[in-house]
Amino acid sequence: MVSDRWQRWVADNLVRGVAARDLVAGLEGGGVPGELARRTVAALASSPALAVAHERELRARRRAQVLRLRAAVGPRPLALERAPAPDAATFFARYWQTSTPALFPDVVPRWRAQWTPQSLRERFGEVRIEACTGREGDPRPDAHWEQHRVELSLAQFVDRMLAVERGNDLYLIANNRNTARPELRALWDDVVLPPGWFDEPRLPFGSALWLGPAGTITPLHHDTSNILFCQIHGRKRIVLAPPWSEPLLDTADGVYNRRDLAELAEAGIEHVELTVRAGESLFIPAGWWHDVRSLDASVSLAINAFARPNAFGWYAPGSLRRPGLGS
Ligand SMILES: O=C(O)CCC(=O)C(=O)O
Repeated sequence: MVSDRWQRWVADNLVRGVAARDLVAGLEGGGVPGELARRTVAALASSPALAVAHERELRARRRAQVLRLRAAVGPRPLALERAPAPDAATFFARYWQTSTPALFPDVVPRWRAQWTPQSLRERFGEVRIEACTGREGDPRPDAHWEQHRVELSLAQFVDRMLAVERGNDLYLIANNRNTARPELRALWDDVVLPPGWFDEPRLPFGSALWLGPAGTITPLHHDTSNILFCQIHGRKRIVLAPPWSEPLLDTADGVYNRRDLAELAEAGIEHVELTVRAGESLFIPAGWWHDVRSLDASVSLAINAFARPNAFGWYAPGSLRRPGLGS
């Protein structure tokens, strides 16, 4: 039997998100035989008490993050600024540093080609891509996206998408990770972004294409990095709520939220609603809740490959606490 001290050490690190194999190695390094080390970690990792502790830890981290953000940004009324894209120094000082969303009407219009579903089909119809289908039979299709993946050609996807007048069944989402495909590399030749905002060589790996019919729904959630959400074709209705919203913190469920849109208004939760039109881009800082619904057949590109470190530790797994420090 492993000592109480070691068990506490394992539990503490598991709660903070450290991988089980690192803990087994830590125990072994402390002289615990391999089989006993594995059994100890497995038993603690699967215990209901640990699940509760983990949930509490995430809540505490989220609150700490929000308090830091609130202290850095200070109280301010919720208003969405619409402005021409400024130079990089102004963008980072005015929006990034203060975690302030803003709508820029002049980023996408700089691109060399507009992406309509038809033009993407003409240029890249043969390319095999991944998308999600069968979403409507699932109350949480985004959380279960892996169960909905299908592979098909871009031409097949666009044909299916354009045959749907309205619906949430078929959607090519961020998790399908199509932007890094070498066969789609030519897309990046079109993209012209404000100088200095992005780490351009990383764009294919730090961007997400969203392609679908009118009626797609991405429910209330927050991202863990800042994004520039570029609307290239069609319109999307976006509801934004600040990360420091107490009622939303209380109902957070991972990066999703148990509240739906109707409840925001009913419960008087501070939020702003806007329609993002083709050609407009919205800066959505990490932690800002957003619900996104397409009003038309739509093409969007969300970019997070900024020229600044863009991970804010919302769910960063914990680093290993050294063994034997008397946890
Ligand atoms: O366009 C969508 O449906 C969702 C986009 C989004 O929420 C995001 O990129 O974080």
